[in-house]
Amino acid sequence: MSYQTISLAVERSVATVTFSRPATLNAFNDQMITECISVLRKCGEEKAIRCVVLTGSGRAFSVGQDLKELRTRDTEFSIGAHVRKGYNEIVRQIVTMDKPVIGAVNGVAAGAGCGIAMATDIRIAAHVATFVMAFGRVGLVPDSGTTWTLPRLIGPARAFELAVSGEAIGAKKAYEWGLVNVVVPADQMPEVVTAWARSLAEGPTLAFGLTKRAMHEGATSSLADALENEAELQQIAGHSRDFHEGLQAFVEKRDPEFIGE
Ligand code: T3D
Repeated sequence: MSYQTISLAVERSVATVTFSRPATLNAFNDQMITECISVLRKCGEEKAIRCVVLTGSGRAFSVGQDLKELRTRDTEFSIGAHVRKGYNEIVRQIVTMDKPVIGAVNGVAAGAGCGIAMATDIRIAAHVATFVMAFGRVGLVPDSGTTWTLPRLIGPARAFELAVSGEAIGAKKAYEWGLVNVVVPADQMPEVVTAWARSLAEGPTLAFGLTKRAMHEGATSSLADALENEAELQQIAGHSRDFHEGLQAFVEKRDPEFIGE
């Protein structure tokens, strides 16, 4: 399938998904929403893909909803349905994908663009990146999972402050607040992101997927449920070929060669 608003490149088990509407700072119109859902589904389904990188073309990651397209809607348009079918599905695809997803935040991430970045598992920000909870600026409420992700990442006080102030925070502050894992000079982004992605793609993908699930489920469960969940997931990981290889590599004093199964 060919995409007009997104590009997909797969190399050495790493899929790089690039939002490609640079003239609008990669704002999401309906076509980009549809293509994003489709490409994420494909990345999730293809076993050969073991790590996914989301990034933007030009000077932005994404500025969220295309406000110019939104302005053309007639009175019949349901914004709630649009969010449900669009951004909710994108965030669900990222969060439930059983492999690591890296947000390579190359520039501004605003509104739903910020939400999509926050839904990824590892966030690498260029030093020029900014994060803007732009929703309130146009009279909307935070969506794209930000009411779930942001308070967990930076605490409820800072999350609320960002949401109502619409303040843009830079990469340095985002790092200090725990919003991103690492900040790198913009010209070093490609090599740093590639190094992270390859390292994750060479990991025990099945165990990474289960780890992601356990962390998400653990965030809303009791300790007792989390302990039980860990035991169940360990039962699965403990029967994987990668666990067998990990043990073998340990006793042979060599690096494991995981196949992701
Ligand atoms: O229906 C639903 O599902 C509702 C869901 C909503 C979820 C949301 O995402 S709501 C929030 C939407 N996003 C925003 O409100 C951000 C709007 N953009 C900005 O505030 C600024 O562009 C930035 C602070 C992000 C960056 O500012 P700056 O000065 O670096 O760039 P700029 O000049 O404002 O933008 C450059 C171009 O991108 C410009 O186009 P032009 O004038 O050169 O033809 C601008 O209009 C365009 N652009 C930027 N943001 C959007 C956009 N075009 C459409 N939609 C945008 N969101």
